[in-house]
Amino acid sequence: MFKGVLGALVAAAVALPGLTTAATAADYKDEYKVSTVLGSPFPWGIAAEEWVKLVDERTDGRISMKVYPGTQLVQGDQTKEFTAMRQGIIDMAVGSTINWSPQVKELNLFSLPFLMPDYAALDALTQGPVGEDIFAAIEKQGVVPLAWAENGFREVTNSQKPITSPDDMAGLKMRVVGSPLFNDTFTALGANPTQMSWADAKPALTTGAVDGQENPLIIYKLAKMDTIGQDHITLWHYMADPLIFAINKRVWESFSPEDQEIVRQAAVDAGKIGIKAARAGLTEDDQSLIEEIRSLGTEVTELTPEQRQAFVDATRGVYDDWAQKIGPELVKKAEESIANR
Ligand code: X2X
Repeated sequence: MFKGVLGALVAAAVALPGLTTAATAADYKDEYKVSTVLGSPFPWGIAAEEWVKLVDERTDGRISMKVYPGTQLVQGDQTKEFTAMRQGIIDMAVGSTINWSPQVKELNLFSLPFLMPDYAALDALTQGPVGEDIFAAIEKQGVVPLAWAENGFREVTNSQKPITSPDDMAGLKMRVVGSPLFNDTFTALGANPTQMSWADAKPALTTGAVDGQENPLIIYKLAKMDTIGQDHITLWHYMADPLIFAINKRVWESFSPEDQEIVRQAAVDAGKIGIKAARAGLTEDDQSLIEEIRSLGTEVTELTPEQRQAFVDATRGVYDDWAQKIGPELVKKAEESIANR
């Protein structure tokens, strides 16, 4: 009996001063919905699922999250994911900077053609002052960003022919993603771009409604694009899209400070695992993913520095134009971070 009274007193003492974890947890939802475009085994889904697992473990199940891949919470329209998260239709997301760039113009930075030559450049942006500015821009739009993961360097593929120069792209029908920047880039290269969601992309490639697309090689492999006629890949590394872990502001504010810290740290830890998965087989000392794709019968073209430069030159106008839209100061800061990497 004495134990019971003491227990109650201790519980009251813990719960009363400042509505801490125990009190707030009662208001937590049974399930928090995490939106992604791709589930596991894609690195995207690996990152999101790791986040869910770590939060569950570290909160003893107080915060229960579930991944909804295929951007199904917004009927597959990935360009609406950010707005839905801001509105609370989605609680959380691990999303590509491309898909959120219609709402957060600064995110177009990563899509500037040929801004980032390598992973070190990408890291210099996300892990440096540019990353902080980008997170501030997201927060200004009413969503709380927590950590970075990665989709990857996006290579161009098509069903028609090897691409070694912008001339080879003349008239090619290309599926592109949701920011107008991509229309501009592919138009500048002489191609014929059509914007469509990931959900529509594979059918369009399968029927030949479009000739090609651009995406990281791990997506090429896992989506089995070799089986739908995408026989040619050119490694041009023209841009890479990071992924961002983020959360609706009201949901964030409903968490106790301790739980906020757990959720944020779990995102950072999950992001590291996601980035490792995204880079597997694509690093200087391990090119095994490229070899694996070659072994499928796909023709993989590497560009000489001169050949690559022709693509840089052809898209320079798009770069300059979009640097103005993104914010010249942010772009300058990014160029400096990359130069000093
Ligand atoms: O739609 C795409 O190409 C994808 C899956 O890479 C993104 O969501 C940006």
